[in-house]
Amino acid sequence: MQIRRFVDSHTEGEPTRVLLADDGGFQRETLPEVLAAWSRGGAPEVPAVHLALCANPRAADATVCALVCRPSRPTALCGVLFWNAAAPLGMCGHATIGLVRTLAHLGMAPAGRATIETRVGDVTVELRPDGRVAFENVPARVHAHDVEVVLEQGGVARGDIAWGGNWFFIARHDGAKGRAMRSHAEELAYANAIARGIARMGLRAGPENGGLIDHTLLLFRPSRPDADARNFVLCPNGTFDRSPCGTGTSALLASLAARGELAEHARWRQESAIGSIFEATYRRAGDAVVPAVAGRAFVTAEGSLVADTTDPSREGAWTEPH
Ligand code: PYC
Repeated sequence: MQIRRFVDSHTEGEPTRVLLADDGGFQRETLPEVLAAWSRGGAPEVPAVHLALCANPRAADATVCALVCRPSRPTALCGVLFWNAAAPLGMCGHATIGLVRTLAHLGMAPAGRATIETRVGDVTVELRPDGRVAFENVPARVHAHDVEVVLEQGGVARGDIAWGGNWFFIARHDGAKGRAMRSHAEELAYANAIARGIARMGLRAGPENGGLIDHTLLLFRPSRPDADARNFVLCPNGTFDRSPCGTGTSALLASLAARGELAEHARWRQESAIGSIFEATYRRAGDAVVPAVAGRAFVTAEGSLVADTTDPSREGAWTEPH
């Protein structure tokens, strides 16, 4: 695989690094071919040199890589594999928006709606006339309601476990009597305590992505008058999502729909930890919902990767003895 060209963008504050082939186009391999090459024991595993492309010191901690592959079916625009510095993601909403904005920047924007293949299913994307990018996600659903996670500091966090392209534990502090988000450091510590509780209790979800509940979403009352709620999302690499999190918003829509708190096609405006916004709706599909999410992305850089074999941080962490 020749990963050489890259384009950086951010989606409502959350960075994406789109990885292209030597000639600036899609990888020659399809997504199923990449997944077949990068798997261990049936689970996808991204090689360390590629994980390092979205890790310090090459990138901001929160960066998600999006490897763009040749489509495996003629009806798809491309395939994409997402990962952060720790591991592959299932779907990634903010990076999907960043990818479409990047393709537009490169003069490769799809005309009208287009299908993108991800490792957890197809998504449909659209570049809107107002410059925003919208995507229709894989179906989202609730696995369990009101699950109690025992916290090491005492007490429990209660929440729903829901799928939105990744698995989320959704702890709610919203509504009229709910609390506002505290500092990023305080919410990061709290979300990490919940994630450790989930791991200690061995909680798993449904079959998608092996049932791994690797994202924690804290929901608060919004700080903006035009938002319905605010979230703080802890990602599996230990950072928090600066965007309102496309897969997290999707999982939340499934939870709101299951609880009868949001009608089909009604608009939901999700505020992020930094105050940016995604707009979302859903349609019903059997026991699941199909979320549609829209937001803005901005290209920030483009260039060529350099692989210096003498660089001790070539595989992410500093590897020289000290
Ligand atoms: O937007 O779905 C998302 C996402 C997942 C992890 C970071 N962003």
